[in-house]
Parts: sequence; structure tokens; C-alpha cells
Amino acid sequence: MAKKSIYEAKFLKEFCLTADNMYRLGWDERNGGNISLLLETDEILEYLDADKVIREIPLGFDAKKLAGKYFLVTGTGKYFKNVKNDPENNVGIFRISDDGQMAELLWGYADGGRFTSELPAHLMSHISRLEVDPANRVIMHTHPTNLLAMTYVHSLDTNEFTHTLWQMSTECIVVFPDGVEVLPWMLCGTNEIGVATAEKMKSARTVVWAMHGLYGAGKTLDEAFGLVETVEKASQIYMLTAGLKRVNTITDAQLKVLANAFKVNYRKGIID
Ligand code: 2HA
Ligand code: ZN
Repeated sequence: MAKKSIYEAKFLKEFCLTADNMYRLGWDERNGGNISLLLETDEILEYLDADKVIREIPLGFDAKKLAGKYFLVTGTGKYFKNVKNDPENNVGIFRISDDGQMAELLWGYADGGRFTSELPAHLMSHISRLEVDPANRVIMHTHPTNLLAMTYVHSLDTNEFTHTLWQMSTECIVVFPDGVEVLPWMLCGTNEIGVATAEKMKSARTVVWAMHGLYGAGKTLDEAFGLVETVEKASQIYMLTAGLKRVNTITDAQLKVLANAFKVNYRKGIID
């Protein structure tokens, strides 16, 4: 059967639009940030021939748990600013080889490029999230301005950080009842930060990288984007008020009322 043009694929359009919105919000300066989307085999085969591997790119770590799975991933060194107008050079679609060692490129990275340097953290996080939620599809890394600022002036304790964010707007405990995990500063682009991020992803969909940015996970691009957007908005409220005398807050009792009203299973050990 003739393949449809990849440019008609809803997942590619949505992916480009998401990168564009992230850029527009100032989260992804220069080549900052990266996104990976796990694709269904069926949706891929409408557009691409699974037998036409353009080239194989070594992953540099063992991704056997994802063998045979297809991913759409931003390219290393590429600017989110340019994704929408030129996806073929800025993003790529690949399959994880049966032995879990290679990315089998099917489309994209057209100028000879490759996947983001943060691929270990992405794929390891996919593995963690899929164990918790088989419907998870998206891992998103970005540098939201206020969140980053907050990591300079707030304790990096996971519970304290989560508690502050929950207090910053009424929506927070409903949107991220699992809270945020916080990693101390670490060297990015390594398998080590990948392992540490993936470990934290077992208990929360948001992992803050102190003095760098964050990772967010979700079932859809919209869900992951909305999660990051909400965390960033809360961080912004924090930064707007951090130097001022706070005379009102959302109390722990009120947070519990919210969690009960919206029937969310909130992270324990913070408000109880
Ligand atoms: O790839 O954001 O952490 C650009 C980054 C690295
Ligand atoms: Zn980064």
C-alpha cells in the first residue's frame, strides 16, 4: 500500500507545534530542551516503510526493554525555534533495534544529525514511566525560566519543593498530585543523569534538574506540556512573591480539601 506523506501525520504536526510553543514561552533558548514521543507501530506504518532503515546510530547504552519501539525525537544541537519550519533536519524517527543497542533511523536527521544528547535520560525515563503507567508516551526536557530561578533560591528537598509549588496556585495539587522530584546539579548528557532521572520518574512525572531545568512525562504531548506549564506557572508565582512578605497562603488543610474534592492520590509525607 502506498504510504501517506509524513507531513500529514497528526503526531508530527502536534510535535512541531509543541516545540514551537515551548520556544515561544522562552523555555528553550538556543538548542536547549528535547522531546521524545513513543509512537504506535500502526500509526508509523501509514507513513513509513519499516524495512527502509536510512542508517543505524549506536545508542551508547542498553535499551533492550524498548526493542522494536518507534520514537520521534528532537535532534542534538537543534533549535526548537526551527523545528516547525524544518522538521526533517531537526527531528528524527527511529526504531530501537532488537538487541537494544542501535537506533534504526527511518526518517529525519536529514543533514546527517542524530538524536539529542539527552537520549539516555529520555529512554530510561520512558522505561520507568511505562512500568508505572503503560499509557505514557511522552518525555519532555526543557529549561523553564522561573523553575530554573527557583532552584537557586529554594531548598532542593523534594518534599519542601513540592509543598511550595502546591501552595502557589489552587490547581497544582490537582495537576501534579505526585509532586516533583528534585535532583541536585549533575553533569547532563550522561548515562548517570539518565539513571538518576529514571529512578525519580518511578515516583513522579516531574523531575527537576537543579540549576538546569526539568523533565516531564505524560500520555500525550498536551498532557506533558500542560504539566510543565503548570509547574512553571507555580514557580513564577513563587519568584514573584519570594522577596515579599507573604500574608496569605493555601493551608495544608485546604490542600487536603482540594485533593479530596478532586479525588487525587497525592504524594504522602508532605501535608499529612
Ligand atoms: O540538548 O537541554 O540538557 C540541550 C539540553 C541539554
Ligand atoms: Zn537541558
